[in-house]
Amino acid sequence: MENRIAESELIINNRGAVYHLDVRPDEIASTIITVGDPDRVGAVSKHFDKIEGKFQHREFVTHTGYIGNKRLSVVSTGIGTDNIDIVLNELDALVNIDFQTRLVKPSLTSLQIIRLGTSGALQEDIPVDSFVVSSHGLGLDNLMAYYEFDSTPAERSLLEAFRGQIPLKHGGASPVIFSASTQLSELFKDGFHTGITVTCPGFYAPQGRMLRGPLSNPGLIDNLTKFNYESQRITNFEMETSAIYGLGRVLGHECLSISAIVANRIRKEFSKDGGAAVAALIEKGLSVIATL
Ligand code: R1P
Ligand code: URA
Repeated sequence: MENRIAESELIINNRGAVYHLDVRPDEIASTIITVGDPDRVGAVSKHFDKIEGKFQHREFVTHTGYIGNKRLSVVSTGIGTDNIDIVLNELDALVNIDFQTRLVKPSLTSLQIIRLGTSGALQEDIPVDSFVVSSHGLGLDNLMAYYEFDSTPAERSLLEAFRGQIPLKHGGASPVIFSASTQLSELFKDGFHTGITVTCPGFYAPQGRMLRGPLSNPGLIDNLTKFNYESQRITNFEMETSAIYGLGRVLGHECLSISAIVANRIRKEFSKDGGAAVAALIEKGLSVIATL
């Protein structure tokens, strides 16, 4: 049959569930919270009034349930943009591909995807234990190089400014930038810092941390902190946001990334209780997400 997606491309297991997530189409909600840490899934779903199902395969733990009448899923992604490639594509397949016919559905569903993660601040005035909403995800990884995507003129100008202001020594990283869902950003203003989030392909050298391996870009943190374009600044870095925003753009989903700041790289501080900061972010985030 024409345009049928083959068994090797969309892998469906014996349970009728998608390969990595081990979740069936009827087991996922259209509002989805992603978290990096699989243990954080329970920390979110303990606030649900009712849990409908729990699924796990590898680092991908999914709980689906309700807060009041609002159906929600929380999914762990593990660390990194390569895992986001898997999670976003499989979440999209669950709602937009018919698992019986293997055809893309004629009418597509746009998911609401909200990341509740942790992050390191790149500005002195963004303290540990505060929260940052990512206005943009600026990817220094290479995932989005494998997809065709459209950028807005505003994104192109921002990227040009970034390229002009921030030299990256090696040729590996070709930066990309994607803005957040405006619809979702509007709802997360009170009590949140906002700014550009840089998504890195690692935690150590790619975030300017040197333990023993020498850095190819020793000025990275300083350059990111000083970046400014039309009053927009880089607030933080982490390891998933640009891929969530980028694949959200490609697949037509509304995405927002919110982080609890656990490290301040300028003040050289780490949160004394990162778990409490994440718990506070979950409560604050859910109070809004439950109303979507
Ligand atoms: C690194 O420690 C991990 O923490 C951040 C980074 O993006 C990376 O995944 O987010 P999570 O706490 O959500 O995993
Ligand atoms: N997650 C990151 O990726 N970086 C940090 O500094 C803290 C959390």
